Amino acid sequence: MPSSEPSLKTFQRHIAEQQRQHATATGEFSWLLSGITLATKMIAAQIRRIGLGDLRGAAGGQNVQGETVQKMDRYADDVILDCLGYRDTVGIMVSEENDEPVITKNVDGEGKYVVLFDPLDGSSNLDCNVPVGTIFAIFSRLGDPSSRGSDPHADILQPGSRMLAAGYVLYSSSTVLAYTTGDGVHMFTLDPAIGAYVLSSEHVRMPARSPIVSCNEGNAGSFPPEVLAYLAWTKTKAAGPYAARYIGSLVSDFHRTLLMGGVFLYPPTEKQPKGKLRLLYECNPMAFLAEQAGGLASDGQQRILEKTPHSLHERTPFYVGSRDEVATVLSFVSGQRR
Ligand code: P6P
Repeated sequence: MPSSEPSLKTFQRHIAEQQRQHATATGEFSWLLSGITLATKMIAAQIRRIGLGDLRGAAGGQNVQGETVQKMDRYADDVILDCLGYRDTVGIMVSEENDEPVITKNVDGEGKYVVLFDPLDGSSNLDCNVPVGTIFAIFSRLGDPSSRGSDPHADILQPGSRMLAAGYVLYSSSTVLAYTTGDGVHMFTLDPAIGAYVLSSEHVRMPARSPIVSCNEGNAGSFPPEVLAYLAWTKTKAAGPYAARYIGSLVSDFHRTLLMGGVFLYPPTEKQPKGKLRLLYECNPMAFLAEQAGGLASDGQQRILEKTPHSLHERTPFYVGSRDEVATVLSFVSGQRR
C-alpha cells in the first residue's frame, strides 16, 4: 500500500501546477526557472565547502559598484549566465556583476524574457560563514519580436509592478528558494539527498506587526533626522521596545523579516545619498515578495514597485517589512510623527 504520507512536491511540479491554473502559461516559464534552480544548486554546492576549494577570498578587481569582487561572485555570475544563457526564452540578462546587459543569441527570436539578478548578494560575508543569497527578477520584454527596438534598456528599465516573477535563494543552514509569480509567496528547501527543491511553505504571510528593527545604525551619523526620530522611538518603553536584528546580508535580513515580521531599513546616508541597495535586482524583487506576503516596501516617498528606473545599477532608499511597521516608519519619514 502506498504510504499515507503526502508525496513530496518539488519546485518543478509546483510550477507545472501553477501553469495549469493559468491557461496562457506555457512550459517556457518553467524551463526558464529550471535554469535558476540548476545554477543555485551549483552555487550551493560550492558554498557548502567554501574554504576547502579554491573559491575562497577575493578575485581581485572591483565591480561596477566599486566593490571588491569575490571569487564566488564571479563563479555565481558565470554559472547563472551559463544556465540561463541556453534557455531559448531568455533574451536579456542584467547582473550586479556586469556593467552592461548581456544580450543572448535569442534576443531577436524567442528570447522574450528579461532576467535581472544579484548572483551572490552579501558575498563579502562568505569568509566568516554568514549566510548569503542569490536574488532574481523576471520581466517580459515589451512588444513582439517584430516591433521591438534595438535598445534593450527599454525592456530592462520597467517599473517593478510589471515583474512576472521574483525570488531569492538563501544559502544558510539549509538552502531555501522563495519565489512568487503574483500568486503568493512559496518556499522550497533543497534536499541534498535527492538534489531537488522540495516545497516547505505555501502562501507565506508576513506578520502585520512585529517589534523587530533591522538597520545598520553604524551609519546613524548621517541618517536623515526623521529616521533618527523613528529609531529613537523604537527604543522607548512606549514602543515596546523593539529588538534589533541586523545580519548585514540582505537575503538573510529579508528572509527573517518575511517569516518573523518587523522592518528592514537602508536609509540614505552621506556616503550613499540615494541609499546603498540597488533597485532593479535587490529592492524590486524583495518588494514584490514582501507585498505578495502582505507587507509593504517603500523608498520613503512611494512604493518601490512604482518607481521607474533610469539606469541599470541605480540605488534607492529601502524600507521593507510588516505592513504596520513600514507604515510607522513612513509616518516618521513623512514628518507626520516626530
Ligand atoms: P552595510 C551586502 O554588501 C549588501 O549589499 C546587502 O546584502 C546588505 O543588506 C548591505 O549591503 C549591508 O550594508 O552598509 O550595512 O554593510
